[in-house]
Amino acid sequence: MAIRQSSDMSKFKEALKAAQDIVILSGAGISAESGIPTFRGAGGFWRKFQASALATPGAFKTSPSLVWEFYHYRREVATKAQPNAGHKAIAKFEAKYGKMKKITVITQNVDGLHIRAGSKNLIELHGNLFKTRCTKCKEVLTNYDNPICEALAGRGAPDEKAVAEDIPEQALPHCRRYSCGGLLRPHIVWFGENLDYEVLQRAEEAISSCDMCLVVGTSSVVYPAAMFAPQAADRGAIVAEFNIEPTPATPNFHFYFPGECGKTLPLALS
Ligand code: BJW
Ligand code: ZN
Repeated sequence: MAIRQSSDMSKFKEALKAAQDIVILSGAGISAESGIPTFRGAGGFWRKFQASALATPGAFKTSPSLVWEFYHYRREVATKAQPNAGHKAIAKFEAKYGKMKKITVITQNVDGLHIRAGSKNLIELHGNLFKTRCTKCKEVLTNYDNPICEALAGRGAPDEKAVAEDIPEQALPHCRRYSCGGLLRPHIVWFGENLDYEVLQRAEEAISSCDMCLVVGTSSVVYPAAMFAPQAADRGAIVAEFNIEPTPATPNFHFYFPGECGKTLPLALS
């Protein structure tokens, strides 16, 4: 059934006031105003590569050095970035209404900015740049070391001219567990990999119970996250999208607020 779409902020606020179970689904666009490039925008390249060429198990198998350089760079960018008005508006909204309403943030982002802004009930769907996973024993650990290993010091520059020899595998980050020593990888869901079962289950539960869903700064093309808001809308939840441009999912939603979400979210959630 076709939805009559609105950009009326006061109508949105009435709906938000009445909602009891709210999901905020975010993507790279919310961190763009913090200086973190989106994936499918012009800044989505590192050297000559798009993330889709490096964020794969195959790329890590072929060149763990190149993939670690890419992540070392991304960890540095995320460390220097600060949560912006969009992240803060969401965290403030949760702090104010989180006891009266169920508020869940599901983010596809791996930059940790929602946590740093103060969001508490947060599901990181695609992992986190500051977590590692051992390829042998599978242990997941938080790691903010910079560089994560000596060999990565001064590496990872995005400029193609910065290309240097591969770092030997034994000099890349390794598991410190007694008698393991496996190669560590970023704890990130790469293309073609399944999402963590429990994480996906928590996200699906939140989506299946919510009566309102805000979709913020995502192109809605990567699955399974791309299905979440349309599924909520199909079930009768009110869905509002905040994006600088329409996406393939926009026609399914009740509200659409064009513009930078660092400006629209503080208005919508105040
Ligand atoms: C602003 C703004 C501002 C800018 N204010 N807005 C059908 C069903 C299931 C799976 C598939 C399927 N078809 C294909 C698949 C496979 C694949 C997939 O979806 N591919 C598509 C590209 C077609 N999915 C997977 O592989 C997933 N795994 C899986 O499904 O396993 C089962 C399976 C196995 C094998 C085969 C098939 C299925 C895993 C996906 C994991 C995604 N991982 C990534 C990489 C992380 C690497 C890293 O970060 O290092 O996660 S992909 C990349 O895209 C990243 C993001 O989280 C994700 C989503 O991107 P996002 O956030 O939407 O960013 P952008 O750049 O696309 O959009 C930014 C938006 O912001 C734009 O709309 C701007 O307009 C807007 N914006 N500034 C507001 N200031
Ligand atoms: Zn290990």
